[in-house]
Amino acid sequence: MDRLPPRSDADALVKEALKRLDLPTRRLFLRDSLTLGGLSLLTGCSLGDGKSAETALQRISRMNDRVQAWLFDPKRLAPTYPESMITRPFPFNAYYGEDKAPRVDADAFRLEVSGLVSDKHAWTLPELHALPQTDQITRHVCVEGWSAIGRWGGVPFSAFLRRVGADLSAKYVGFKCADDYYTSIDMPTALHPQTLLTLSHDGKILPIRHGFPLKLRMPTKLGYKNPKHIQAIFVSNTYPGGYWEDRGYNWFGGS
Ligand SMILES: Nc1nc2c(c(=O)[nH]1)N[C@H]1C(S)=C(S)[C@@H](COP(=O)(O)O)O[C@H]1N2
Ligand SMILES: [Mo]
Repeated sequence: MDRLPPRSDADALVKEALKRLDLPTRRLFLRDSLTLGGLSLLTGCSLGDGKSAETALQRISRMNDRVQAWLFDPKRLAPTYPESMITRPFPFNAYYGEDKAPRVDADAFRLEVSGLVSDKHAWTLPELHALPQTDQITRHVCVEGWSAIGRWGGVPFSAFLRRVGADLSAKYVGFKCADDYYTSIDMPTALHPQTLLTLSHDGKILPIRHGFPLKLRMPTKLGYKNPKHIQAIFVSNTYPGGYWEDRGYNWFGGS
């Protein structure tokens, strides 16, 4: 225990660790009151210096992801809303201003599919539009403190994954976007009935600001997990991370 930091640093570290947990997991730890010794035991880190503290915090985040994944019910549906509750205009958000949203050429567009899939052919937009479509009115929740209700239409992602012969026992589905954005999700969420490979917003072709030509819409996940301007999809067992996730947001990102 001689390598543990002084009391004030210790309290700050425990507080920081608790911040990285979502509510149900945090409650679990607070019930037994998380101490620095406990944190050290949980993460297997000695916590004597800044580097091991950072490693401990990263391990806490990954532990949180596993608890969230374990709590996720693949059959429980997110709420849907009546047409009268749709938010218009629908807010824009990205890591840049609206005028910087990437302009993707519809005719040249090809959706790349790679990794643990049997059919790696690249999809044109007409091919994607020819697949059976559905739509849903759900709430988008952004961690920056706003939410909005919208209608999105497209191809159920589980049908798409089956169509390309994806290994449905793989851990991750990753996305690369036409801007520098990227993210990845767990397979149970990819297969959730409300996860939609989205081609339309509010009954019209997906506008540039909301991710033309293609976005993934998941009412079970926070806004930053919903990639816009998708260019490539891959199935993998190697953790792919994400733009905000690599900057400290929780990877699971359930809403
Ligand atoms: N390609 C791309 N996708 C992205 C983002 C981004 O910056 N680039 N931002 C994310 C965040 S934080 C939010 S809240 C939503 C916003 O989507 P909207 O503009 O359709 O409201 O997009 C998500 N997907
Ligand atoms: Mo967001």
